[in-house]
Amino acid sequence: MSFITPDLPYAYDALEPYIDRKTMEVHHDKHHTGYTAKLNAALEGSDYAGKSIEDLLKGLNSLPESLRTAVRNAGGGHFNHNLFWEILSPRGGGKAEGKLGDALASSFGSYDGFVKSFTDRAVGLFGSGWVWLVKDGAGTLSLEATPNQDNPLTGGKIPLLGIDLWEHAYYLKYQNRRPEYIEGFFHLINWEKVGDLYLS
Ligand code: MN3
Repeated sequence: MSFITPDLPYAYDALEPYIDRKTMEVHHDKHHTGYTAKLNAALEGSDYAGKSIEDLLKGLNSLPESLRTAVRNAGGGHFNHNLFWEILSPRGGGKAEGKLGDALASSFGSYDGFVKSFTDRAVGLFGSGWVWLVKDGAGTLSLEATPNQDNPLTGGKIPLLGIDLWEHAYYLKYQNRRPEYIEGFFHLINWEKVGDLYLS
């Protein structure tokens, strides 16, 4: 049983004007599909081929060294992009509501305080990587930045929301203007999905 790259849950141009069609085509069809293929190639014939991607990433540090780098990079890339497409929506934006909205306000002072903290981390991340809203085992929210395709699961946190800060995610439209991409991202967040992840 091997991993597949899920289809996008919306059309390639559905996130315009914030993320353009060409970026989505290359990002999903080339980058995401490439991570999935490399993950499958690495696991083929190994004892770990039947495991879920979540279990592989949670247990990354106990994998055999021959598999660890491939699972970290390609498996991380596979999982991170699966989540990324899900937490975006053409009908996204607005503010988090309900229990997640309350938790963000209590953790960051207010919803706007969360936006500012998240934006600052994302603007400040050096090189390629991700910035995440995560929860720990007690449900406490915090922000985490990871390099490359690393994922909070490996450190015992559960990712609820993440922004892809590799240049392939925004360079065609925004070039070096990463802050504008981050601002656009907030117009696309599927808070209903993020709220479901928070409560699950
Ligand atoms: Mn990407």
